[in-house]
Amino acid sequence: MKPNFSPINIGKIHFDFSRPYVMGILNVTPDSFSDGGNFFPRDKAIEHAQRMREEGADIIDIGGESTRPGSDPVSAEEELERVIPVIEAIAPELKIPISIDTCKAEVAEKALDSGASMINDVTGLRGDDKMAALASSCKVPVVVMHMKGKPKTMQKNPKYDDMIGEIGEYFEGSIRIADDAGLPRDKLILDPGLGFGKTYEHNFALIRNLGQFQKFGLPLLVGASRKRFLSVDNKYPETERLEQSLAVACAAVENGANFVRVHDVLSTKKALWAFLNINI
Ligand code: 9MG
Repeated sequence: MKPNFSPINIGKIHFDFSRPYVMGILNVTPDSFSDGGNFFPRDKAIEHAQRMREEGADIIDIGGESTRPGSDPVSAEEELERVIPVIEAIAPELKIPISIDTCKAEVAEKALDSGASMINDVTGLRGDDKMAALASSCKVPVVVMHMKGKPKTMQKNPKYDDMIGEIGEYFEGSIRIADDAGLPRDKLILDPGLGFGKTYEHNFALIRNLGQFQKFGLPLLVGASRKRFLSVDNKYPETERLEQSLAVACAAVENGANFVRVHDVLSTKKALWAFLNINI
């Protein structure tokens, strides 16, 4: 089906939405590649980005601050130390756009200067009042994600009277913030934020009702990969959530997602290929 929104350019790449796109996750946090300690192997992050590109990722999303439920914020200095050397190392050769996953304008700005060409803001342009102006002056696309609360406490009994309506109002607010900063509406990608202040039931209801957000006439991004709500009664740890992640990626695309944000790029491409029967 032809989308009801314009194609966008991210970096040098044109996205015409004739197929769904796969955003590969590159977390550069101390717990992501390693021994669980403070040592962070930069080379492994670079290798991992290159592997995701070879597997067919359309975008690499790099983040230096964990937003998992219960996580504490980190300083801009810490985040910069984690992400900038990796962006500098991969940007010249990667050939696909890099998205910076941050809610701090200072981090986004340095990441854009170092070779990123898109911002993934889990606070929907509300975490830092300089973010929208930055995106506007740099003319880059922004993922505006819905989150209820803050990562530290967001999973403590989240409640909505009308979840779809409330998330829709939140998107309207983000669109207004962008507009006030001179950031064109067609630079926005909307994301309902699975797992960010949502129960198990909320997450599945969002996936089923994703199509209701198409009324904004903007691309939709969904990130379900390996998330806790896929653990099926807490039976499966993060390393055993691949099948659930693939099933939800296909369901999200069926219901209107234009981008899926995933850890397992090749498996997702294979699943989407079989599901849609198009060369993705
Ligand atoms: C950083 N991050 C973790 N989960 C995410 C999701 O579902 N969407 C976006 N945009 N970012 C996410």
